[in-house]
Amino acid sequence: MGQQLGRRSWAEPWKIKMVEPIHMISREERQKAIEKAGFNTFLLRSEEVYIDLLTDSGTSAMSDRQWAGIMLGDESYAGSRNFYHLEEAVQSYYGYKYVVPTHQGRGAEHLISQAVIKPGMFVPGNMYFTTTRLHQELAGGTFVDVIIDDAHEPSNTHPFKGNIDLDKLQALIDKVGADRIAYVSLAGTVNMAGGQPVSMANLRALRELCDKHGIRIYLDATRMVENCFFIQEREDGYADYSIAGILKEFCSNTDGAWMSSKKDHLVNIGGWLAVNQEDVFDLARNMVIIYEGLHTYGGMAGRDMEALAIGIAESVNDEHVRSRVEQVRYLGQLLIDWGVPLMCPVGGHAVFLDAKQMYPHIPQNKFPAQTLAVELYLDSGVRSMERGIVSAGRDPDTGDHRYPALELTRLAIPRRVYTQAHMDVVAESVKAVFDNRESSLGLKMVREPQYLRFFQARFERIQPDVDG
Ligand code: P61
Repeated sequence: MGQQLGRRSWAEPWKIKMVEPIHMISREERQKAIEKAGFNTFLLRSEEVYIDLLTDSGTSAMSDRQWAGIMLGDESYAGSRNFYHLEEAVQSYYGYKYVVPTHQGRGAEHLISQAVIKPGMFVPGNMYFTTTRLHQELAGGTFVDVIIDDAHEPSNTHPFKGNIDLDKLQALIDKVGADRIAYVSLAGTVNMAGGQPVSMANLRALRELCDKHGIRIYLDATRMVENCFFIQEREDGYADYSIAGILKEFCSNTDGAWMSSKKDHLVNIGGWLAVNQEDVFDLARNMVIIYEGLHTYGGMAGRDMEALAIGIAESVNDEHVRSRVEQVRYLGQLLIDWGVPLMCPVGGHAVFLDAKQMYPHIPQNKFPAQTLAVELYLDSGVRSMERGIVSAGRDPDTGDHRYPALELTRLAIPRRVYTQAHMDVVAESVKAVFDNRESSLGLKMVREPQYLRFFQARFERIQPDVDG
């Protein structure tokens, strides 16, 4: 990275103590594997993958301290000491009063949605996330996208593309009334927008507007430390703040948060819901025992909670966050230099390739981003994920495909797992696929599950003589 930018390089603030061998199978084997998987990268077996950039969720490397914590697991059914460590860590780093553990993020999304959304209510947010929106809909709510328009334009380099458009929010309040707004669903480094951050100034203005109307703000804190890095880097007045300081200040402007600890917290499983209102806490703590487990483990083993508590402290280390985000940027910059179209600026957790621009000849209902994920896998065994029309699913009222403005293929980088050489290999493969882009024709969907279809859908290649 340093060389690219004409400055001295930095290195990761860790060294490798244990390795896991990986291997690239042959092109013929990859061809067979992707056909067997219905041209869906979620349906590949991991041993068929070389460099796995499907997700940064639960795929990070734990530290020696976290592994030591695993040995300190207190597996008591009730009142495990590890839960109290976790509770203290959430209270001290995020500042919320009450903590409910869950097995992962969607467990917490389920609890908050059921606790505070009543049928017929609206949930405005800064772009949808698949599981978040589904839980909001299953609770009877309607999600309304109130992110700024810039977020929907891949080449737009706005520094805080995750910001909420307050005029859009005000228009919704005027239309439906503040009492029909369940809460504002605010995400840090917006996943579907390419890992784009929200500024502190935007949050403060949002807080003011919400206070005027008595509306709560709940935060998806899943990748909040990366959001804090961008505030430190880009927002006036924050250059001398620590990530931990920014995180605390940001959360203090919200009423609670849900968390998939499989991202920022550097663990393979875990999550939580944390709120400041006693009534919401009481309800969530009561419901967690139906769906997850007792309120002092919520679906996690004691050892998992210990590793998670340690991971929270590690996640706010400034050097760690910088090296994590800069590695993502290193990959993005290589591709930008080679003219590959992607979501700008490069976000916190992943490089999102712009499949719409890469494949202008493939219409969106022939799944350009899914096609790109397939081509990349075939070229090098690199696994990525579709984030476009397949992920957006169908409108629950009309049953039609939703056509999102963004048609992206995500290369998500696990934390502390891959080296710069892996990034070079990935970049070269993307370039090879880009150079050969005219030969791709798209896919058709031949199996479509009802919920979150992208996980299990199956596709076939478009045959020009048969499918036109
Ligand atoms: C991911 F394809 N993310 O990015 P859970 N909020 C946010 C997330 O990113 C998130 C959750 C809540 C995943 C896993 C995944 O459409 C998909 O711990 C901002 O996964 O339950 C998860 O947290 C949910 C992949 C989820 C997907 C949904 O790879």
